[in-house]
Amino acid sequence: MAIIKAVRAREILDSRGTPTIETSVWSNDTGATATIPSGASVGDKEALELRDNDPSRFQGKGVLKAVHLINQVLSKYLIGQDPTKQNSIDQMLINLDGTKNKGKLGANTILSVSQAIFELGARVSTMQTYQYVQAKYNLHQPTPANLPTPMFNIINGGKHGNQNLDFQEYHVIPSSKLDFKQSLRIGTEIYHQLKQQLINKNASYSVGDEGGFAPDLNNNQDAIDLITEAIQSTPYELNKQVFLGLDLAASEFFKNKQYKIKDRKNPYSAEDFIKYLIDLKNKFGHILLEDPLDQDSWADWTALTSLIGQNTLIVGDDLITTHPFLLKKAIDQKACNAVIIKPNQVGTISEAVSVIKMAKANNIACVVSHRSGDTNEDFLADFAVGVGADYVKFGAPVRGERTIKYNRLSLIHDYLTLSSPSKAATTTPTLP
Ligand code: 2PG
Ligand code: MG
Repeated sequence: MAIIKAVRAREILDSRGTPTIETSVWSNDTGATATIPSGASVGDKEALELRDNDPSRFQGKGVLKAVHLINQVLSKYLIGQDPTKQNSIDQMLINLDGTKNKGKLGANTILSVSQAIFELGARVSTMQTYQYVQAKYNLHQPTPANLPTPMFNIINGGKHGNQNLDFQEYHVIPSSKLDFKQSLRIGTEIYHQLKQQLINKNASYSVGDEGGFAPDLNNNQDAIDLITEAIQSTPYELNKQVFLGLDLAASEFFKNKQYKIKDRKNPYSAEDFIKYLIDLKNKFGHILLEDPLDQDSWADWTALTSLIGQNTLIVGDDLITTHPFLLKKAIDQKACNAVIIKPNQVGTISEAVSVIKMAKANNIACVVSHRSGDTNEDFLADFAVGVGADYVKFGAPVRGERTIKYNRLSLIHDYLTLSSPSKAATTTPTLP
């Protein structure tokens, strides 16, 4: 049996130049390292990140306290343990923290250990990480044809794009029927066509946190129109090979019980905003809407899902924050039909897997997602394939911290092509 021999964490920088944690763990003859992402639009119910709050370093965002906790405290509990015993190690970390929101040790501290041990478990089992996920949880049999469908965030607004637009993310989503490599090509070609579109219009633009364009536009509809125009200049057709998706991150523009967006002078009541969303759906056919409503407005989510959930993916991110009890509530209240999975919202790999298990058992689609502050880390690509996620959300098809995940999916696609034949049936709701 392999045992953990050494644990060492350090402070590194994420894609925004903000400190984050990198943790390495070693057994007798191999080692593994994990790096942890960080969000900008953080759901109220997410587990807490531990930051130093020392204003003299990195504007208070240093993570030396977390590094110290791992190197000096947690390492004592971890050394000597079997790294393949993920559930019991995660449970030990949860117990050592002892709070409901990981507020003592920090979800970033705990996840960096949980994920590094997971990777070490794969190494000592001499498996690729996606194979190890599959073997451990047995949720799905990956094949080249059933890799998760990528969602490409090609325009960044909200907190990711200097508040130029109210909606946070504008995605193009290739049809779930397409092969991963074809999907990657479609998303990337549309991204480049969109850039050309912006140049043709002499529009001033920059690039947001997730690599999508952050153009200076009048309103959210303009951004949607730009994308549809870009698609029209490619060989692909909207609602055939490619679909529209939005992460509205609506809690960010929900003030005084109203939704205030640039498209209309007067803010929308909840009822009016639901009508606005239904109009969008009617205009664009199949569509994906992530966080279309405020994170505490549960009854409105239920109303929207009952009205358009048949052929719209309604995805809970801030609503559920990868927490099992919130997914249970969403299932009971029929509040959404898809869920975002971000391990750092909850703090351990085991807890993220328990949310996926519950989603699968209840016909809720799973979207494994990066964060806006991310690292050159490909763990999530393996994780998504291993658990059989329906979608992955890894940002635009540019910038190292995003492309490393897409490129890892390409490599896994090739491994699977060499080793597996058939396509598994999909039972969760997906865009056609
Ligand atoms: C989201 C994410 C990732 P952040 O809202 O889905 O795209 O953003 O990491 O800033 O929370
Ligand atoms: Mg989101």
